[in-house]
Amino acid sequence: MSTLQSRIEKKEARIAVIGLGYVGLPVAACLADAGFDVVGVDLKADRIARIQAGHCPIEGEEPGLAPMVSHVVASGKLKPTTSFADLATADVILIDVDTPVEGDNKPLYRALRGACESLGSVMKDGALVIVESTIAPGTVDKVVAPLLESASGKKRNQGFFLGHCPERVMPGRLLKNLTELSRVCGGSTPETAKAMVALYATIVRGDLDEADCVTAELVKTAENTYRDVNIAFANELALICEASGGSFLRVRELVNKSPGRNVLLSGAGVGGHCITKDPWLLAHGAPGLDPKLIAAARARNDSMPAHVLGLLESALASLGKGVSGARVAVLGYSYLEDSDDTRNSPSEAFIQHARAAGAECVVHDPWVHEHKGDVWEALKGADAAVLLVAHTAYRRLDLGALKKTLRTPVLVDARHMFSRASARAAGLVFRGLGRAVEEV
Ligand code: SAJ
Repeated sequence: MSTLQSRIEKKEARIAVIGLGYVGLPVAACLADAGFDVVGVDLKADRIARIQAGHCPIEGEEPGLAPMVSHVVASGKLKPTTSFADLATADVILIDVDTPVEGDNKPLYRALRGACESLGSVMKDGALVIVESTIAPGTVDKVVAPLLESASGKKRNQGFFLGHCPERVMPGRLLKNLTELSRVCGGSTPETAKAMVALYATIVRGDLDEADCVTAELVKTAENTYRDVNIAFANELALICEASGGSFLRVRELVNKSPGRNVLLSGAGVGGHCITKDPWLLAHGAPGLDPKLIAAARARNDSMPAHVLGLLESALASLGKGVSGARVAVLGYSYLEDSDDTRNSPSEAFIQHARAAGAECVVHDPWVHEHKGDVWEALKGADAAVLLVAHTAYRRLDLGALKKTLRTPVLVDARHMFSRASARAAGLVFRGLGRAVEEV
């Protein structure tokens, strides 16, 4: 491992990245840009073709990424390929494939298993395999290592070495997070962790902390579970504020003045594919444990779209109307403000609930391709405007014009964007998440 570490430090080590998605492509490009020869492998031939042509196939605005990809492909430092055979000469192989949980909230690791089997069959002696994908505690030891051993005929920590360095990327900030955030370098041996630090030090300015693999697995899944549980608390507090006559934002502001408190924001639900699945990966690390808190938090967050529908029903009922047959303008479809990423969007859950209740939904989102356009066209003649994503573009909505444009003057705000006073001044019937209903 010391030889490998010195070759890494001299940037002579050959790197391979399996999976050129929104995690793998940025890290492959950064390592190539730092001077390594990098082979990037992906099963999707069209994605490889686009990268070979110097294009970046990742949607959305990712500052700095496209020019970097173009540069390192043109210089030959990054070689995209669909052939796993090209991995045979790699000294360090990063695995960046998706690790979803299935309907039973457990991971099958289809892509991870496939990558390990293909890699194992060609892997060179002494290779270092680093899983960057988010995985349940124990996965390196119980899934990755045995697969690599059986496919390669080599023994872990003898014929090859293992690491887990979980990624901390976020859509819209892929390069920024990759280069600035700290990373846990979990190695199958202490020397392996040190070699991992040497590798990531060439592209990461944040802390690089040595650990073992299970610690790295626990850290990543725990940090996202922590966020999900805290969002769930904010959501449950908002429901209690509604029932008890409080204002969630005001209560949150005053609670957070107390040292060591940081109540997050209640909302229309939790989307994305990190926070929604990582809690289940953490729980998977202790199969015998009943993950009561994790499951309850997931259930609370997943219940929020239905709660927002309840706010809509309440507003329409105050005008003697029902959801059935109502035309509802849904403002926001991505899972996160000012993003085009729609994975696991709470808006989709809300729309399904609303349509099941007989509503006609018209969706608008300034960032999502199929829902762009003039927001006033979506609002025209609607019986309610329901704000589900706090896109900056919606902050400028003129509520007086909204009142004139809607057929029924109802505004439901699930992201704390508008004040009840301004909505009522505009003549709108208002329901705000975490706000008690104040009869007119
Ligand atoms: N959300 C709330 N209330 C909050 C915060 C978020 O309802 O107070 C909702 C959002 O609307 C969204 C979902 O939760 O639907 C997730 O939001 P997020 O801000 O956590 O964004 P993600 O999913 O991109 O989370 C990622 C995670 N980073 C990685 O997995 C590397 C997370 O750990 C980070 O905290 C987050 O980015 C971030 O803020 O950087």
